[in-house]
Amino acid sequence: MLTNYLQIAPPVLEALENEQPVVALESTIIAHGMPFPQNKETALRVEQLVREEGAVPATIAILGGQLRVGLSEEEIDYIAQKGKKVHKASRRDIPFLVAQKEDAATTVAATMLIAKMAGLTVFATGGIGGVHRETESKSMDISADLQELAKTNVVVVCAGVKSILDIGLTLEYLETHGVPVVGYQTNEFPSFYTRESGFNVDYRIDSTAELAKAIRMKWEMGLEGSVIVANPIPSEFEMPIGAIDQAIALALNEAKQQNISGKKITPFLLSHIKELTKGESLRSNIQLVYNNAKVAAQLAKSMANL
Ligand code: PSU
Ligand code: MN
Repeated sequence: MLTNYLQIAPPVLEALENEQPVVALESTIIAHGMPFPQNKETALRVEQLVREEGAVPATIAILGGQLRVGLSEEEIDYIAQKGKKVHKASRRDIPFLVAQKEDAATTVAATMLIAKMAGLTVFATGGIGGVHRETESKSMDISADLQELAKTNVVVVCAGVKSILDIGLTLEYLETHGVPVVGYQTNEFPSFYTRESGFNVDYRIDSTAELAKAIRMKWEMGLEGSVIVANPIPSEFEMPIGAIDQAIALALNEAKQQNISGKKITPFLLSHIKELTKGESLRSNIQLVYNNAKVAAQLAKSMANL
């Protein structure tokens, strides 16, 4: 039975029982996406921002083999300090990490899955995984996040896709699998560190109320899967496009030299980009996550009000 595996924290359970808004948050961004102590500060601040908007935060991870929905400050600190020493869990990893009573941070895919088990429908993160560059010729590296987006009914608020990935192919893949990509107050799909990517979104929506309505209709009609809410980084925190492009190119080259592949590639690129930009990219990363947490909380409220 599911309850043998799933543990929902009391404040989250209470919110769910009272149909109050809840926002799911992932933990790979904490353990594998940012260094300590900024990862811990960011994770706690994100939870605080969700509360300030009137929703309940639920950071998701696997601890001692339990699927956990809602962590304490001590548990967030534990994951933040252990960093890359905790597993990075996507869909395929969950049964084995549970059976082995392991600790793991959850990716977008795994977080969506566990959020759905708990009955949550809105999730905020930084950026989703996608189709890596040169996938068509070499690596076949397509994040499991994209398949999860195709089938699991949890809306993901993100700042788009980083250009460490192939943005165009990622959008093509999402189209093939029927995942709507909505620009929140934007016509252009954002590329994480910057507001632009050169690609348009499918639909532009300017309010969370309007967004909530369409999402509810989608699921009422039995159209399974996520909606990507692409929320651009606020312009004051954008990276200069030249600097970020150069850092990404250098980091990709370094990854190739060192033969980094599989689930190690995204964390490797992120920490290299941070070094190459002298911490600028981390500052942008933190701010865009805050911005996504706020919009996700507003969306969770709009959905609860329907
Ligand atoms: N993008 C970021 N930071 C991250 C990730 C993506 O800017 O931490 C993480 C997310 O958890 C995402 C995962 O789900 O990387 C995708 O990994 P992979 O490509 O191995 O599926
Ligand atoms: Mn991958």
